[in-house]
Formats: sequence, C-alpha cells, structure tokens
Amino acid sequence: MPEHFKNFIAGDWAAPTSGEYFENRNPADQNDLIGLFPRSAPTDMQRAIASAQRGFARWSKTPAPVRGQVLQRVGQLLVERKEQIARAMTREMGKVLAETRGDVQEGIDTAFYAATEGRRLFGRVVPSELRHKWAMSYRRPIGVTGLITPFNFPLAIPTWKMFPALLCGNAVIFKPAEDVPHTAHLLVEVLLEAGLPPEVVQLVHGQGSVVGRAMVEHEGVPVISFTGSTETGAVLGATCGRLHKRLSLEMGGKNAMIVMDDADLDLALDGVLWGAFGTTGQRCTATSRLILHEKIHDRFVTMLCDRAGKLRLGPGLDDKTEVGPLIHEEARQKVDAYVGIAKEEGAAVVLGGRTPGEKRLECGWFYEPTVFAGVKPGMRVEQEEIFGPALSVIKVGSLDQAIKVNNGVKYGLSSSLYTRDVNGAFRAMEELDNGITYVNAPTIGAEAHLPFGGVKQTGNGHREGGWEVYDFYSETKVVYVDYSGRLQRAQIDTE
Ligand code: UN1
Repeated sequence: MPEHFKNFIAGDWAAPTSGEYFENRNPADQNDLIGLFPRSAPTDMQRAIASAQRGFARWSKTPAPVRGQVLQRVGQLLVERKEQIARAMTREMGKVLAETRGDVQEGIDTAFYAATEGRRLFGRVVPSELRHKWAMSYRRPIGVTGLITPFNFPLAIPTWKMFPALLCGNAVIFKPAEDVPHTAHLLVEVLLEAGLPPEVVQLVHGQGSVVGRAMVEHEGVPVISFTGSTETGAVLGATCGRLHKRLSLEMGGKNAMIVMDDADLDLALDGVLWGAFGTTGQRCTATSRLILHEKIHDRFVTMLCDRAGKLRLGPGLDDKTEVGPLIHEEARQKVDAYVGIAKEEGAAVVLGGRTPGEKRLECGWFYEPTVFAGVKPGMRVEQEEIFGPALSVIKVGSLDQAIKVNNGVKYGLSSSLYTRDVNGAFRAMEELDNGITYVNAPTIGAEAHLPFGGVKQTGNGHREGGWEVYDFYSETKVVYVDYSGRLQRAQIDTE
C-alpha cells in the first residue's frame, strides 16, 4: 500500500479536505510508485492562509538574528541529510545523483547565507536637510508570501525563495510542482525540526490551476514568487497587477553558447555537453543554442556529435548514468515534436532525435541527446524553449554576428562565450542581453550568493539569490525623527 502524504497546514500534517490524491512516480521507472500526495481544494489553501497570517504576527516580531539562527540549524540539518534528500530527489525528478547532491548543496549555501544576513539586513541613516533631525530607512517584513516552484530544482529553487522570505520575517505558503512533492515534504520536515514556529510555514500540494490560483487570487497573500513558464507568468502578472501584489517571476530561456575560432575547443566541448545535456536539458539556464564561428564549425559539430552520442542514458541512481530521463511523457513528446519542427524548417538532425530503443530504458521517459545543425536565426527551434536534451547549432562569421543572434530571442537569462580574446570577451559582456554571462564556462552554474535572473521575457526585473532578493521580501520603511522641538518645514526652512 503506497503512503498517503499530507499537507502541512495550521501547524499540523493534514489530509486534504477534497479527500483526493495524485500519484508520484519515478520518471526513470514508471512501475516505481513513490507515494500519493494531496490534490488539495481551495478550502485547504484558505485554511493555510489564515494560519500563515497568525504565524506572521509572531515571526515578524522575532529579531532577525534569531530568525537567522533557525536558518543556521536548517542548513546544518540539510548537511546531515544531504544524501538522503538527494536520493529521494533523484527518484522523483530523475536527474543524476551528482546533480541532486548539488541541488541540496545550493539549498545549504542559501541557508547559511540567509543565516548571516539576519545580522545585516542593512538599513541606512542619511543626513537630513534640517537641523536636529535624523533620517533613516530600515527593512520591514511584509506578510504572507506565496511560493510556486518548478520541478527541475526541487530543493534549491524553493530555498532561494523561502529562506530569504523567512529571514525577512514573512510567513510562507509553499506550493511545489506536482512532479516533486516528496522533496518538498522533506524540506518542510527540516524547517520544523530546526525550530521554525509551525504556523510560519504551510505546505499545500495540488494543481496550480486550483490551489495555486486560490493563493494568487487571495488578498491575504501580498507577495507571490513564481518560477516556471513564461505563459503562466503572464497570467500571474495580470492577476497580481489587478490586485497590486508584489510579484517575482523567473521564466523561460533560450540560452546560447558562442564558440569563437580562437577558443580552446576541448574546453568548449566539455562546457556544451554539460550545459546542453546536464539535467537532461531541463534547466532554465540550459544551453539550447550553440553559436559557432564558421572557421571551427564543422570540426566542432563532429567533436560534439561524437561525444554526445556516447553519453550514457539511464536511471539517475545508477553511478554510470550521465543523462537521466525527462520529467514526464508530455515533456518527451514536446522534444519529439520539436524534432519534427526542425526537419520541417530545413534543419538537419545530426544526432539523436528519437526515443532510445534499449529495453532497459523502456519504463522511463528517456530521449536521446539531440543536435540540430544548419539552424538559421528565426527558426522555431532557434527561438522557442524546448526544455529537453536538444541543441540547435547556428553558424556565424564574426563576434558581432554571434552577439546579434544571441540577442535575437525574446528571452534573456544566460549566455556564454568561449574565446581567448580579452577585448572580445569584455565587449560581449557589455553587449549580450542577458542577466548572466559566462566567459569560458557554460550557461549553467550560477552560485547561490549572486543575484540570479534574466532580462526581457525571462523575468520582470527582480533577482533571486545573493543580496538583492532581500529587497524583494521586505518593505522599505523610512523614519524621520525631529528632536529640535519646533516645526521645521522640509524644502522651506532649510536656510
Ligand atoms: C534553473 O535553471 O531553473 O545555474 C536554475 C544553474 C543552477 C540553477 C538553475 N545553479 O544552472
């Protein structure tokens, strides 16, 4: 009998009022049922919001350094449970163990950063234009924050949102992706064991269109943070705009790696294999376009297909596996549909383009690493996010042209340039329209203590990670103290 998991609402593990559950299965082996998770109803969400408001009343009064101590313990518990959580994560999400260990590590880094931020959370004191008057600002908690997270980083992305939100004194409602509810459950267990007051965190499983919507439309949740598709982000943007909510969006990417003719090609090859096929291409930061200088184009495509064709597919829990499955059947069908689109558009499928035939892989959502060559700027496979192990190769004649191709998409998350030319590298740093640019490293690999996010339709101007995210989860309050004992009129009595 599979385990029935629960929500965490109002300080208790609670069955959904709907009485309904959904299955969580291993994407590498559909016969492996991990558990049943609540398909919650809007009433579950409403109860969670009411409880989070009580949690907020208490937690917002707790001194920030004390809130930081809780996050310090969260970090320690994550260190102790790293292996256990990584294994559970690979089982439900599919990526290889080295990567799920990295995912937990990103959460640990975020926890320890947040813990120390409890002793900073700086405000400012600035001179007043008037005598005997102080002018200052400080950071104030906001209220209940609603966090909607994706499947591809089941632990790291929730922690990017949750830990800064908590450190700033907010309460949290966590609505994880339906594909990775088990990791979410393990994370909430850690928070509670670390001593977070129970009503400060609520975990509500279920569908975005039901519980996610109930949360976003509720006036008791003034802050929403979302990572997912640009299409869903647009819907959230409309709702949050109407209700005057603070909203942080992290959405799609069509990230490119540029390889110039003077680059270290072996280094670039290692980079593109990791960037394009690591996490089976399911990162917002994944390399999905490879822009090659014409002088090295043919040679590099041959090197790429040779190595990518040898990547070993398999379950992420197997040590020898290099590429795990996709998250579900629809994701695999989407990649396959783009193979058809690439052919129709006149690109050449020079590697992969199909489901592997091996019997040992038939119970999972595997797809062969796929390379499209002869791709021209403007083709759908060059413009649209595929979110799978598919890479489009575009040939260019100069760095200027490469930058133009990089910038010619609606997204702007990350980019990468391989070159030995310092002048070219600095010029690209300036001109590539992305939130993150890597030089001589692939498009993936952001570190937890730097701001993370993209320009154009990748985001809406906010950043996660690093120091900037603390501004998103707190409100600036300004205080003037006039100790002159008389009325001083600003802009008028300034002498
Ligand atoms: C994402 O792609 O959704 O930079 C997040 C990286 C990771 C985070 C990726 N540290 O690839």
